[in-house]
Amino acid sequence: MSQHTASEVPVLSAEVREALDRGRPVVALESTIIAHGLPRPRNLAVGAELEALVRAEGAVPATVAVVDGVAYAGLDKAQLERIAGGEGVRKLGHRDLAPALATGATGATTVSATAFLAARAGLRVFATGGLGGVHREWARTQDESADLALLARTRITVVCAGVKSILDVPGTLQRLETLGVSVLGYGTDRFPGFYLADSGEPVDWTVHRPEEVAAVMAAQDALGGPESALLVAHPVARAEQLDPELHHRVLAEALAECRERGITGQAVTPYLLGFLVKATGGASLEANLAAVRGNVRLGARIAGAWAARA
Ligand code: PSU
Ligand code: MN
Repeated sequence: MSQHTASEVPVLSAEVREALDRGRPVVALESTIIAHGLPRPRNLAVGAELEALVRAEGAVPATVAVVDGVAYAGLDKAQLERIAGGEGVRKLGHRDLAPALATGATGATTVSATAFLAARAGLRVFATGGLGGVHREWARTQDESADLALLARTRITVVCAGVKSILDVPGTLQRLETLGVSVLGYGTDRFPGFYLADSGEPVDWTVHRPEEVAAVMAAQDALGGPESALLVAHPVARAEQLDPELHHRVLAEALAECRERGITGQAVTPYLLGFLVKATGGASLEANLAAVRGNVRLGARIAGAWAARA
């Protein structure tokens, strides 16, 4: 194994390197959703499916992860299998990257770590499921995902189905406002609710086409100023959303159970997502996947519109 210098963090796959060199569209994908957000063995198939969706839209996928202490953007089959395999795969936020690289750890990257590494590699578009945010227990636990603060200082466009509905959604939107992160509703004036098309909260700006998103990205660059992200909030199709009644009922159970069991820190989000999958008989998983697939496709189109401007 060769030694990698700081300038090679993350190491790019040949396909991603070539696409960047030629100004072709590239979409960064995170790996925590694969390793810790979805049940095995379906997660591996989903990881490969998301990459295929990006390719079908004419863009190159760059799944980000750390394998044996090396950060990558663009994984080969064996690396994706390692990440999906679960054993010893850590969950890495942005602050975990230096310890992981220095100790040779293997881990999946969250939105914060993925956005950091992707931006460092010169990638501008990133698609995921739902962002982390302010947890409903915030007053007691101070649990706010590191995703928010990182996105306040990283110039990248993140396509997401809003923030996970397990969170305090109005609280998270307030934090995004305070942190100065721009939010666009894609085809909607409502902030999406991850499993649900509508979280019940409004968004201030609505766009309808990838070219409009690319125009906002260009305006961000023209303005300069804080190198903040752009959130493209893209709702799951109503036909594919989780039944709102079922959602509200099982979410209350999930939050109560999480609290009773004293689950804290990084384990909270995977625990709640896993609880919902079981309690809905898999319906939440289908809604989650539908949201992610839609985001990945849209991410590829936005990357295409962005590449076309250059
Ligand atoms: N989107 C999904 N499933 C997930 C996640 C996003 O559909 O599991 C992950 C992302 O990696 C996000 C993380 O950064 O959940 C948030 O974790 P935490 O709340 O511990 O910061
Ligand atoms: Mn947290």
